[in-house]
Amino acid sequence: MIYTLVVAHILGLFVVVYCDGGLFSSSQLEKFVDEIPDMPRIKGYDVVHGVPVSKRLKITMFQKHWKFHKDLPLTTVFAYGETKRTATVPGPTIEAVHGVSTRVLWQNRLPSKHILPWDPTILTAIPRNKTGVPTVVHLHGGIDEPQSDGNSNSWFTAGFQQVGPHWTKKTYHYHNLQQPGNLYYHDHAMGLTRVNLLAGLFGAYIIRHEKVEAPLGLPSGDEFDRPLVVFDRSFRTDGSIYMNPTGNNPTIHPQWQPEYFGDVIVVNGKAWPYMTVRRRRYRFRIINAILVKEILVGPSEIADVVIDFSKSKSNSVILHNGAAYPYPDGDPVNATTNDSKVMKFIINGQREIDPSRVPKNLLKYPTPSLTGSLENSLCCYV
Ligand SMILES: [Cu+2]
Repeated sequence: MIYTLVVAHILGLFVVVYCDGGLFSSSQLEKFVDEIPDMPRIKGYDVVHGVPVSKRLKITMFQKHWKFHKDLPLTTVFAYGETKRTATVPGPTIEAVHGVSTRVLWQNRLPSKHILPWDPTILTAIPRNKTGVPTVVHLHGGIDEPQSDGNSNSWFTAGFQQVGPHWTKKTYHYHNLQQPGNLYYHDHAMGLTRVNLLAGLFGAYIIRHEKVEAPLGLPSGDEFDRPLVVFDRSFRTDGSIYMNPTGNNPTIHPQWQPEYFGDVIVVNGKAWPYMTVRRRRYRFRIINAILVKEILVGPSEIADVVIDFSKSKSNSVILHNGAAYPYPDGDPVNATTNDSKVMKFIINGQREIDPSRVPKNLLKYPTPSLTGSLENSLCCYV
């Protein structure tokens, strides 16, 4: 157990308190006791006379407290949101319409100091006056102009006080001209991507295309079409996010660990949550925001899945993680380990009349042309 001495200034008196900085054991957390939240949905378009038109959004990064589990103390996080009160981890789901552009003014209201340790020995965005948290947003999977792509060196600190060498503009322009589907926005600042993601800066982005998708007959609407953003974290007993700051090769990189393994599995911001569902089909857009571990899909990959709960003979189903990690040669996951479970579905009621279906054929995506694009697609972040 590590105890950190903290001097707190309370009611004008200096008192000394002991803050328990030990690691929180995930086995203490009861599973499936917190209901899964649906992250706030923000429409990336307006509707004028029944027609969707372009919209400008303002989304801000805040430091705030987040409750990951009813028995875990509040955790300090970085969160995206339209206001500090409505900011969440993961961030709000942005819903765009194919062919209707969305502009986002990404703002940074983070404090002068990061909540997680930085590694000073890797190439990192460092503000000139060494204060502020550099951030920049990348829309993962988005086909967008370079100025809106969140280059690692286009970072900015709070109030755009300091900006990176490639910074060009405040408001990003997403054309939403690609196929409908699931994207994922996340921080991308040079050398800080991992700590900014660990702190909570990521969220789902959906592009819909009614004409193309409607014939597929998939479950639709806010109730039956749900993003699930899966990630893992470790915590200290005071609720703070734990990141091992000791490097594997400390003489070269004192803080560098190639991977992050958290012992608590989190879906939509709650540890091992439950979701109450009806006895019918649901569409789940599962985003793996885990930094290393593989569940159904690789890190940063997205799976679009239909689950038919009417096929279940029982009243509950547990979503399991069966992948060894690091994948595929790492430690196996078995039923006795905490990380073998992800979330629980509680199935309510009788089998329903369900007009949705699983299509025989999916959309055909055009083969991308790779000519001349390799240089632009190289991604440099840690
Ligand atoms: Cu990415």
